[in-house]
Amino acid sequence: MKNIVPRIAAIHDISGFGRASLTVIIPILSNMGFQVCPVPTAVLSTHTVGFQDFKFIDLTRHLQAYIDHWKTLDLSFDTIYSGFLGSEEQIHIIRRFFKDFKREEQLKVIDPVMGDDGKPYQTVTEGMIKGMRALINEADIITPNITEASFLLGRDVPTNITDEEIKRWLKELTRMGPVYAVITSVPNELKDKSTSTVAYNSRDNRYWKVTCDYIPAFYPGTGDMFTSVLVGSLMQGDSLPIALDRAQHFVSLAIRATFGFEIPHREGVLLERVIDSLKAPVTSTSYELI
Ligand code: PXL
Repeated sequence: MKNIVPRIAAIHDISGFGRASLTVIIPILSNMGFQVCPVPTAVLSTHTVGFQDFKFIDLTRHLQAYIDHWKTLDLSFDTIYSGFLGSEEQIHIIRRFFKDFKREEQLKVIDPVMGDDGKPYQTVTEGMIKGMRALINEADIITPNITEASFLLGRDVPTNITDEEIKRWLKELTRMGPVYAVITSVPNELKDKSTSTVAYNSRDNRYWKVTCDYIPAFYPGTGDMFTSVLVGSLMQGDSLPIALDRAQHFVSLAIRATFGFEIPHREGVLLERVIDSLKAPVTSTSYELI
């Protein structure tokens, strides 16, 4: 039976403080009109950027039983969206989840959450990076940032990159399985310090780019916000470049709403101040074909 409200299985950690992972994914996608059903990979007292001594509870031992219960309920998901993993062993469990809950007209999204700013997150191991290279084969669309894209492709993290080179990266990522690849936080070759988000649709062989003015600030959790808006937008029927545009502009708005205050960056952006803008119709866009 069709889900009256489209349903998303969201395979991520829950971090109690700091506005990352499920604490931003659930409100964003709920606000955009979707039911989010979490599959928690780990429970943390805070996310891992800018905090030390956080409590990290890896749920690997419990994950299969949690999923097995869902199997008895015959649940049907319009979208499966995975992100931060608690351990290397979870790769196999999540891979099986994608296979067991596969259905027609489903969107499969993997945000290969592994690091940022050239470095892996504190809990991420070499084995997880290797496993992620295999896991993305299950996805229709992946959304690494430039650091994660470098890890997936086994390359050094660039400080700037040309359009032609990033197009090669995108194509190479789709050769690893997904139909669409998106890379965020791409440093710009010409406009000093600005960053872009780029995307490739291997079906129609078109590349897209949205560029944002530089703001001298990094906030954790913005990658989760970006992918959540992208997923919600695609589920609402938008094209890839419109979804890219909406996601990038929402994140920029959230950062700008926060930057004027003296709030520690590790607390994340003021999502609550801007979330209602997701209900507004699209009235301007800035994407380019590259
Ligand atoms: O935003 C990605 C993310 C997810 N989960 C945890 C994190 C991070 C990034 O900092 O630490 C636990």
